[in-house]
Amino acid sequence: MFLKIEDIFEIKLLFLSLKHVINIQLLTGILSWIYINLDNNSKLIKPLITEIMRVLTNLILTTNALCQQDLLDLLEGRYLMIRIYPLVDRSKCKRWVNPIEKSDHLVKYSNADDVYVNRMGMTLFETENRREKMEEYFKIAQSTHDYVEHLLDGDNPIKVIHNHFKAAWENDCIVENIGGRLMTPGIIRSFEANPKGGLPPHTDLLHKDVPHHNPFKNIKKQLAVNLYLNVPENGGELEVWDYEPNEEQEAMLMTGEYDFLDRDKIPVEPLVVKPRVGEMILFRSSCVHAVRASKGGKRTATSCFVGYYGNDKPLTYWA
Ligand SMILES: O=C(O)CCC(=O)C(=O)O
Ligand SMILES: [Fe+2]
Repeated sequence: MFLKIEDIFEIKLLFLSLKHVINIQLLTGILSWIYINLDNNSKLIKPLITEIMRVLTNLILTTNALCQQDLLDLLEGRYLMIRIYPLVDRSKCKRWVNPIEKSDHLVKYSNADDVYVNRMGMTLFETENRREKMEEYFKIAQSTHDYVEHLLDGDNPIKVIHNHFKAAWENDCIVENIGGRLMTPGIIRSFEANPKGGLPPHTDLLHKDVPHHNPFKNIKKQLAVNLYLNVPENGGELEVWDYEPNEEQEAMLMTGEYDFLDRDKIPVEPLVVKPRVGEMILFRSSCVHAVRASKGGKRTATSCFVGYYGNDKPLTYWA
């Protein structure tokens, strides 16, 4: 079967008109079926399907303020990503970046010293669900917040993120806890400029890090939230796939290195965006995502996750 460019245009129009009569989930199901069954044409079909899905679902929302309805649209899958720009003045970000990037608190992840990423503040990922590491995590959870504030003369980009969520969500946004013990509220993460840098495809889900903590099973959706303070001239793009694998599908994509996934096995193409200084980007962390290597400069952001338990519940945040 051979398709020409004119056919692709026709097919796209056909799906656009179908959008009004059948539901998008069903439509994307049909597209996935076509993808799987036309294996020989995958070079042509894969970008075509990805493009149609993008047109159908208006995947990116760009706005200059966070509001509850937009958050719900993202949480419920009507968008793949929200970009809020500008959230913070570029000049302020530039001022913050200097002391942050020079700080001796910005160090490698304790369990991933071969990855070209530094962080300020311990993350739950580093505890590997081990008792003594968890103790250390809780002990220093709050101190990152205080240290950043001290470093930036009273300013705090971690707090800036939380304040925007608090203002947007009518039922508040509070720090997450495990058995009443407060988690790290947010971190600063800095990608080194290195051709082997960046982060391969992966997903982030709280219940994977602490599988026996039942309250986390009630989290309906988890967002990854990043406020970018420094962005390299080249590289450093964020890739997000409109693909949320279940456990079984994820197991089939695993590379064997950490929880990283094989990009060649992901059935759609990623959406690729270049973050801007002062921009906050949100996406569901259950969607496969990756960061491309930075060239010529560091890529530094304030980062946390946000948990959604339902419309009538507070959002929660942690790192
Ligand atoms: O730095 C980014 O753009 C995204 C990093 C990431 O993997 C995450 O926030 O979960
Ligand atoms: Fe991630």
